[in-house]
Amino acid sequence: MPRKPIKQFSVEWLQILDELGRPDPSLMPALSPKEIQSLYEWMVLSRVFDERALALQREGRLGTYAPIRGQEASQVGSAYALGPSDWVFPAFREMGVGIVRGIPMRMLFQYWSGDERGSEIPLHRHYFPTSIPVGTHIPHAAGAAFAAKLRKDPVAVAVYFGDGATSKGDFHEAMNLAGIFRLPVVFFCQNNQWAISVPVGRQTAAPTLAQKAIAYGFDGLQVDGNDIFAVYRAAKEAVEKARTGGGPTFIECLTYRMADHTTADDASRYRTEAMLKPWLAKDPIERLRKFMETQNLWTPPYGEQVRAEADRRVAESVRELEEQPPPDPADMFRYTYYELTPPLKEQMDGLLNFLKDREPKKE
Ligand SMILES: Cc1ncc(C[n+]2csc(CCOP(=O)(O)OP(=O)(O)O)c2C)c(N)n1
Ligand SMILES: [Mg+2]
Repeated sequence: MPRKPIKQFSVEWLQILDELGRPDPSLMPALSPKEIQSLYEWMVLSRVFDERALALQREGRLGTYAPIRGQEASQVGSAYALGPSDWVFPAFREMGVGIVRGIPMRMLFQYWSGDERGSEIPLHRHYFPTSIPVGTHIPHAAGAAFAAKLRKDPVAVAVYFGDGATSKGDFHEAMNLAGIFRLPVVFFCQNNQWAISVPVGRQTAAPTLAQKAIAYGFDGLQVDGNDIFAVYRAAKEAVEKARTGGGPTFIECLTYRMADHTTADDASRYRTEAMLKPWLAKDPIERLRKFMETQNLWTPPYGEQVRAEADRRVAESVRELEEQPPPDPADMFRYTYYELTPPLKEQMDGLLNFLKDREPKKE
C-alpha cells in the first residue's frame, strides 16, 4: 500500500559535558563560577544525605528508604533552575530536589522514619508532599498549573516522576490536559532505567520516553541526566517558557539508579554487576568535578571542605531528628482522613487504649 508521510517528528538529545567532564563550549549555560560551585556543593550534600539515610536505616533508626545515588545531577540541576514562586510536585525519590528547595533535612529524615510531621512542609517552599502512589501526583500538578494559568500567576509547575510512571494512566491524562490548555508545567522524568525490577525496555516499546510528549502536542527532549549542565539548561529554558505562556515541556533525564530500589530491595537478584559497571563510570558528581578541576574551581582542599561541611550539616539534621519528641500514634489516623470513619475511630481508640495499658503504672 503506497503511503506518504503527513507529519515528521524528531526527538532531540542534549549533552554539554561528556563523560570525561569536557564541555561543548557552544552549549554552556550562563552560570558564574560561584554558581557552578553551588551546583557541586548541592550534589555532594545530596549524596551525603543519601549515604547517611542508608546507614540510619541499617541501624534501625529510619524506615524503608529509596536511595537517589546516581540521580544527583538530574535532581539538583532541575531544582536549581526553579524560582521560589514555582511549584514542585515530587514523587518519592526526590531528596536532592527537596534539599535544594530548602526543605529541612530533618523533615526529609522524619518522613522516611514514618513520622507524619515530615510532611508538614512550610507552605512558602511551594513543595507538595511526597507521592508514594506512582504517578498520582501528575494530574495534581497539571491542576495546579491550570489554576496558575487562570489566575495569571507567572509561575511554572515542576512535576517529578520516574520512567515507570509513564506507563500509568495518570501520566497520560495529565500530559493530554497540559497539551490542550498549554499549561505551565515542566514534566521532569528521571529515566533511571528501572521500575523496581522492571527494566525500561519491558516498561514500554518506545525507544525514548521524550517522544511521548509529541503525541500530546508539545516538546519532549532527552537530556543526559548525569550531566548537570544539560539538565540545568533544559530545565531553565522549559521553566521560562512555562512562565511566559509557552506551555508545557517534557524533559527525560536519562540517568541510572545506582543503588537498590529501596532498602527493602536487593537489586543483585535482577541486575548483574556488569550492567551496573558502565554507569558507575558516569557518576554525575565526578563528571562535574573533572570539569571544575580544569577551570581551577576544584582543588583537593576545596573538595575536602565541601565534604566536611556536608557531613556537618547532615549530622546536625540527624541530631535535630533525634531530639524531636516521639510522634503521637494517633497521627497516622489523623493524617489519613480529615474526618475519621466510625471503624477507623474505633481502631484508633483501640490502639490508644492498648498503648495506655502498656505504659508503666505510677504508684
Ligand atoms: C500506584 C502504585 N502502584 C505500584 C506501586 C509500587 N511501586 C513503588 S515504586 C514502583 C516503581 C516506580 O518506578 P519509576 O516510576 O521508574 O520510579 P523509580 O522508583 O525508578 O524512581 C512501584 C511499581 C506504587 N507505589 N504505586
Ligand atoms: Mg525508574
